[in-house]
Amino acid sequence: MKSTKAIVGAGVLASMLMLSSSVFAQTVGFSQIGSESGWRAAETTLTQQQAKERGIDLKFADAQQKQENQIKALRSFIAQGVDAILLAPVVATGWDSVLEEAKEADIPVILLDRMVDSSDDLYLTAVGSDLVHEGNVAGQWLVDELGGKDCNVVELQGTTGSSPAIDRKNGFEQAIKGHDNIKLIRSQTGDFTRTKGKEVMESFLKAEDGGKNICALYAHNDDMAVGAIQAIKEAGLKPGEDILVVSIDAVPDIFQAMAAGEANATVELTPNMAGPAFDALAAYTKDGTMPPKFIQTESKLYTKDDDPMKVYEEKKDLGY
Ligand code: GZL
Repeated sequence: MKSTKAIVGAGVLASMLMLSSSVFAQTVGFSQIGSESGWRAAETTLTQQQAKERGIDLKFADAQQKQENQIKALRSFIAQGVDAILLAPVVATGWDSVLEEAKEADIPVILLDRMVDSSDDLYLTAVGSDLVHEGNVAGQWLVDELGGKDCNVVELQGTTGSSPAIDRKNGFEQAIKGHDNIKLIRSQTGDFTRTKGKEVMESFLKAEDGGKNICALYAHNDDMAVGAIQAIKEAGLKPGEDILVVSIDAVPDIFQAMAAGEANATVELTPNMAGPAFDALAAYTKDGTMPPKFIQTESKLYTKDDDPMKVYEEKKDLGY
């Protein structure tokens, strides 16, 4: 009797689990910025993996860095009647009307890795790092590394108008404020890409006596730093020594550069924003649990003292 009961019990449990997962098996629209950096590629890979593991039908739209393409994608998701939308907003402004449309259609929106200036009643939650803190950690590393030594710094900013470009700049400037030995002498967008990072660094080097007048580079992401490292080497200088290199993301390639002595520090940004996002969505769908408006991911500093090749091996197959 007992074994029969056990079998019936297991069958009931299995069907309950099936029901529960099918109840939450949803169609989610994901408007991704593009594939401007290794970090962005990893975020896309991990989001697709997370959706698959959770039985979520993910409709993916790559905006090629254009806000108008993201807005078009959101309107298409709304017309299709998706259950929820993930949005990594390329810039911070210009989202009010399309977010209002999603709200009117009763479709929850979750922001990934960047913020919008819209009112927070227009999105369910935002998953991301404290971008000001990231800039602060990078700036504080440089202050500590210099120990009072005079240093002219150049800055490669992220995409103009994006929340990481605005906040990482502010955070870095907060950290170096009051340290008169550190001067930010040039700052320009490299649009988060290796190509543009290299190009802009080449212009900085030309403008600053072949780079002799530059002591450090702060790049808002590792991809621009990797491009800039190439430019520094082509100018006959040693990145990581003649010009210190500090950046953000902690992608595998920056650890290879660190192991070669060509980069000095990076601040980690997890590419797994979708995990916390889908968890919040499942709780909200199940019983209306309202998540906090901001789900913060951690920011860890890595330097060449952290066994960079070991970290590279841990990260190299994560989809960057
Ligand atoms: C930051 C994220 C940034 C990454 C870049 O949260 O939006 O966008 O740091 C990416 O690599 O382009």
